[in-house]
Amino acid sequence: MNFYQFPTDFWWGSASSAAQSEGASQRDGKAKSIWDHWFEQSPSRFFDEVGPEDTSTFYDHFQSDIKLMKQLGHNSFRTSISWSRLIPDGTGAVNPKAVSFYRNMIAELKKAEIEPFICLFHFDMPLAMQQKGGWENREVVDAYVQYAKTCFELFGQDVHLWFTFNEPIVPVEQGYLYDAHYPNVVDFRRAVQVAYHTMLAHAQAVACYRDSGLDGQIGIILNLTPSYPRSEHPADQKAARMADLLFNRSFLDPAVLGVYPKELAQLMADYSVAPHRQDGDGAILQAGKVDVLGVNYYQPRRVKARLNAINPDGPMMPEWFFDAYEMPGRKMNRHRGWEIYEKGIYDILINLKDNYGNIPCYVSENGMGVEGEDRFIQDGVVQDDYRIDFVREHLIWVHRAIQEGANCLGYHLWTFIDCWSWANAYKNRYGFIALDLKTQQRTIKKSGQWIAKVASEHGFEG
Ligand code: BGP
Repeated sequence: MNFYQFPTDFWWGSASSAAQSEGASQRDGKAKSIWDHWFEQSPSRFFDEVGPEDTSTFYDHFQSDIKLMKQLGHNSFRTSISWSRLIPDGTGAVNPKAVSFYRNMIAELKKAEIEPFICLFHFDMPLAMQQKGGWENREVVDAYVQYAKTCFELFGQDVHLWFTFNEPIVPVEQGYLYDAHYPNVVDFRRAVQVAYHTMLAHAQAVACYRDSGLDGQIGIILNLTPSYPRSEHPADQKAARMADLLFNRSFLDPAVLGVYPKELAQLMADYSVAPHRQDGDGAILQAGKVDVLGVNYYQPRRVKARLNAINPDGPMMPEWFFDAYEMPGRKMNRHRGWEIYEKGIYDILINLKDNYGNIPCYVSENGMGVEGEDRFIQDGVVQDDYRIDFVREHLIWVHRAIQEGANCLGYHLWTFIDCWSWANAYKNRYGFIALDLKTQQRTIKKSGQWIAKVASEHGFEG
């Protein structure tokens, strides 16, 4: 038996987001985000037609929920501010009720000695901003920077760790390539523009934070998906490099190094999909290098060289450059359809150590969504041993990376309480705490009891 000892100041906790937990989606002055709008328009795109109003209502329950966090041994918690709650029109007047809510929530966390990690944008574009063209319109970039500045002014005294975006690639790929999120566009060139403007918004928010004189840190949260080739054949290796370039380095390089990879710029130029840029953009990106990185990790990407020729009449897709590879014998979370590959987190952390200046980072999401967890209830408690195994195995790899010098400062599970998820609503449950949607009752799962012990002992036996 080994004891996996983590540093005593390691961040233990969980992550959530405004749209997935707050509820009150059209109350107290909050305007619609694209999620409220899309659900109204197309409820059938959501599992069981459950929309973003049906959450654990953190807006009303944050005080008791923070007590539960304490019971789970959290010393940190990540959530986001809803732009459409704070500045309902996207620009202009600030909603005083939102200011009170976020101030009270942050104060309650501090009282419980739980450090708030605050993200400014977690997929939830205000509808008013989307109607102006969303991230395709540079005016929306300016509006976001103003929103970020407002957040720093209002809450910056109490929040010492900020994140500009959560998984900025997701609105790009799901909203502008794969027709899975609003605005359901399928257009590579527009996707590239959205990605580019998002990083400009990010970089300007970072600069704005540095100008504010506040003494905290600012970063970005990226879902880094290590790409593994089927074989050592050069064509398979190239496929993996392309997937890495398109899905990881397209955000990681500008965020940490302040510059896009040359190969990516060349590729965009070769296919005539390069974004519109303005003079001075390069300097903006340089000034936006992060202090810290959040790493979300769920699954790897396995690829092989493309077998079939590209259909030049079809829409351009990242998959023009590789084929997905279903590795025989891979371990799957069949509920979510995602491979479980624990070593992936180690590979990410070592890559950051070796190639990105060992930037301080923490695991900002990792977790296991499971359907029908009621099946596992015994004595009133979800016996989610599968989740404990999942977290333990990932933490063993995080531990090993730290031993080898990786600068990883914490681990947050996705998520605190079972939450509403984008199109999947409540299909898969992820929480340390089970939520009964009808009664709003919360019950700590076995994994919640386990993590409380791990956090208090700064490690575990395994
Ligand atoms: C991440 C998001 C989270 C969360 C999680 C689980 O990509 O940052 O918001 O939703 O994935 O994924 P899903 O809810 O799609 O199962």
